[in-house]
Amino acid sequence: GKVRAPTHIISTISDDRGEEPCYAGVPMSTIIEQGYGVGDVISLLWFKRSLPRYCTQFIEICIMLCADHGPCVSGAHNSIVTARAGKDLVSSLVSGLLTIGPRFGGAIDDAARYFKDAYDRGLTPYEFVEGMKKKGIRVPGIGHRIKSRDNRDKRVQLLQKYAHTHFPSVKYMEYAVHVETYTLSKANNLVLNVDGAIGSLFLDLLSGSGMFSKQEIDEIVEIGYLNGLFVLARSIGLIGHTFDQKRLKQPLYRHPWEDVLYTK
Ligand code: Q5B
Repeated sequence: GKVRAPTHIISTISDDRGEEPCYAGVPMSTIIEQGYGVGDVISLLWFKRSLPRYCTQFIEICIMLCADHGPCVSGAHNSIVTARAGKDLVSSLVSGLLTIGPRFGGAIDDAARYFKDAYDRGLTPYEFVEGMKKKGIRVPGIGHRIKSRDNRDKRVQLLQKYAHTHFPSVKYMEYAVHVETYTLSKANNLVLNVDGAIGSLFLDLLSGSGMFSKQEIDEIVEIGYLNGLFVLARSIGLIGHTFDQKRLKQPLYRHPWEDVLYTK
């Protein structure tokens, strides 16, 4: 019989061998002719299925809302400094991307993990937050440098409004809001931030859409797909900041001495 040499790569999300490329089995012509959007493409390539319109629109809203947050945040700052050092687009972009992590933009997966675990175990916000404190872990998805009780993050409000209107259930988001109520009793800036809003709402999308089994949801949360939303979105802004610096012909950045505390 035929002997097949073992392959070096297994791939399940796309195929470019036929007349046209396919994403999760959907031909490119269907994607274009049926008016699919970026949210649909993400659904196919990340989740390997077509999600309902309200889900793909939610994904697109996350991308639009996280595309940029001004020049002062860690990622944009790094991209700006790198572009001003004369480096190319890819270097400037990855220099910004490399700042995304547990404190900045990369708390979405952990927010989903911890909110899911706490909600599924029936922990009260008090038990959850104080339990995290005992372990010395900051609650992912809570806290912001400039947002506070009196200066709410509009992005969070927009995401919540969309989900209230379109999602069949927002139980995880409501739990995150109860957690926020408790953390706000401790400090004014311990608000539910954009990472926490996306993390909790994505749990609602996964569990409420009927498109994922419990095992699939657990795997998505465990692997950690959701920081990918921030990485993808913020790449748009970081590329913009790189072009901006080049357009403005900005010189090499050097941090001013007066802004450094030199001490022994
Ligand atoms: N404390 C975000 O901290 C920040 C606490 C907490 C319990 C918490 C902090 C944090 C979790 C990670 C997270 C996503 C570092 C943020 C984003 C995208 C962005 C960014 C932008 C964009 C801010 C003061 C006191 C201390 C702390 C306590 C703080 N957070 N306790 N749980 N979560 N959050 N990141 O202001 O007793 O004095 O020691 O790590 O969700 O990244 O726009 O900038 O779009 O670009 O630096 O929005 O909250 O406060 O570190 O001085 O802490 O609060 O233990 O207590 P800050 P710190 P104590 S969204």
